[in-house]
Amino acid sequence: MSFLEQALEAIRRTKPRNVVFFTGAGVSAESGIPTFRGAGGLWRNFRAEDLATPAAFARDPELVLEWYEWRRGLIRAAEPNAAHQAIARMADAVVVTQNVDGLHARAGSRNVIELHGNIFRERPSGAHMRPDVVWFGEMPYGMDDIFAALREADLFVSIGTSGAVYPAAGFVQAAAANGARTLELNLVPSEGTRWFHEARHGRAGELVPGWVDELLA
Ligand code: BV8
Repeated sequence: MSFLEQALEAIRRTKPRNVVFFTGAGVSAESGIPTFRGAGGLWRNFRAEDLATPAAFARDPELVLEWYEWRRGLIRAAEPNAAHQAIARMADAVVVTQNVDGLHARAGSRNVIELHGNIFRERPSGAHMRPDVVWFGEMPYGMDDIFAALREADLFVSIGTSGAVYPAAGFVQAAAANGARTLELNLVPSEGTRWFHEARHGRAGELVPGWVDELLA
């Protein structure tokens, strides 16, 4: 075994102290919630980018509110899956999620940062109440806490995200710049897969429990 391989092996064997999970729609796919960019991610032939914007809401608030109500119905009928439950077994980990479905908290994760908000919260917007989620062009939530976690992280694990949306898609680079090891667990290589030290591809419901077992062994 080369010196580099020995070093990597040694790093793998050291138990990480500060784990940051970063999740996207793919972690909830096996709970029956459609992802944004995969098959079934459309609603009445609209793309999320067409509806998750202040302009779409200003233009047709009823249409946007109907889309969110349709998604709430899917989420109410959904249960956290084996990936959410495995993540929750790492009680001290920080979970930074792009998802608005609340499934990490329902699975028992305690340190969850919902950087794109939560579909079951509402806030006023002009004459209408609107979902308290972050639309395109709006400031994501919890950025200070997220970057504090990325500074402390010694392991950054990205699960079920296409790496298509910023600033979230840049978190892996911030983690790596702070010395964290980075791992992608995704169905297919994401748009940012080149930023990861290691990548494993498959369904989160199978990959994540096995990986957590390995880590906690
Ligand atoms: C901001 C919440 C300024 C609402 C969402 C050009 C360059 C860089 C940036 C920009 C640019 N032009 C515009 C921007 C900014 C823009 C952006 O990034 N646009 C993109 C399209 C280019 N970003 C913004 O506007 C953000 N705000 O920039 O404000 C600012 C910035 C910094 C500081 C201050 C101010 C706000 C973006 C938030 C938008 N809101 N959602 C809602 O849910 O309704 S976005 C939505 O899509 C998600 O929240 C998520 O963030 C994003 C990506 O979705 P994913 O979760 O990754 O899902 P996706 O379907 O794409 O992928 C699923 C993955 O899972 C796939 O890889 C698939 O293979 C995998 N998978 C599927 N099944 C499984 C699986 N993996 C494992 N197991 C399975 N079973």
